[in-house]
Amino acid sequence: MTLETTFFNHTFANPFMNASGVHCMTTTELVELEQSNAGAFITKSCTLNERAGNPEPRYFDVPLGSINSMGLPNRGFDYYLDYALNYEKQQTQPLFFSIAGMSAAENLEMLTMIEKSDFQGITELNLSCPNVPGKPQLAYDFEATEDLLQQVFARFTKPLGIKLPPYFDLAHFDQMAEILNQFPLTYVNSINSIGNGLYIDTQKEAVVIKPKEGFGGLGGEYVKPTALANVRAFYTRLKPEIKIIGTGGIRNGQDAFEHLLCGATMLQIGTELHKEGPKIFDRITKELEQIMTEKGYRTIDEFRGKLKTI
Ligand code: RRO
Repeated sequence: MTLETTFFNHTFANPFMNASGVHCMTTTELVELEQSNAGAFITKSCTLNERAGNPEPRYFDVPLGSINSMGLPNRGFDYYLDYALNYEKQQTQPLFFSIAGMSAAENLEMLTMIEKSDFQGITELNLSCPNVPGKPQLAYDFEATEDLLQQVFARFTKPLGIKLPPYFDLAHFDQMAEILNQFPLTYVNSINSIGNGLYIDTQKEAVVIKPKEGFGGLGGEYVKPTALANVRAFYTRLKPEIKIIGTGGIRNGQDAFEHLLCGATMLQIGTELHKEGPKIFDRITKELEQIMTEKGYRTIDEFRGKLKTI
């Protein structure tokens, strides 16, 4: 019995990763992920220049998940590229590198720098940050997304995936899949947080995070059914060369199993990693193995994508 997962010509020990943004802002946190039982890991989405992000409190754990409006705090592109190039001197396992420029021009500038560098890993272009005041999520603008991807693939030849926000309408799955199928994407990562929820502390009669009058991205248990729907919708619409990374509401082995059944190849954990720390990867790999043993599966490939309808 094995959790081994082949993705981008590499076999990872298991499909689990952190979701970008959680436990990956500093090199200290990244080294903790290196040393954990995560199959792979990804850096915090970065901009060209360092950003302080939104005022605190900006992340809040709630009983059914989390709400955040971090506002893209990060140490800047060079910090993560230096880390990545150093990492690659010691490791052969591919690293995932997330970028989230504040404009198309900034994204293209970072991609050009990655293209010219020695970086051998996989780049994730985040088209779905819900928390920068005044900046709508790019991937809700279908024309702008197609236009950006055309410009990206005119200059970028290394492996590239994109991080998408959740969609809520079958027509939107169809439209977005038609756009994405035109491009040589390595993967699509669904979903980013459900944007702009509002959590209220009833006793205080107040919001729980400071930015944007309390509005923020939802993660955790709240979002699993939406995440599963997005994974399934893209798995059944995208060409088979485009793999799916499933993110959203993965807290235990059963959640992971469901994402795999919907067609995900790798699995990312955000809210629950924030709650438990990197030791979650020990627990969740054991839980997934146990479910597979009970069901008589020896490999993930035996059930990946095989969700039944009735
Ligand atoms: O930093 C954030 O506020 C943030 C980002 Br870039 C993102 O993609 N998703 C999210 O929930 N928060």
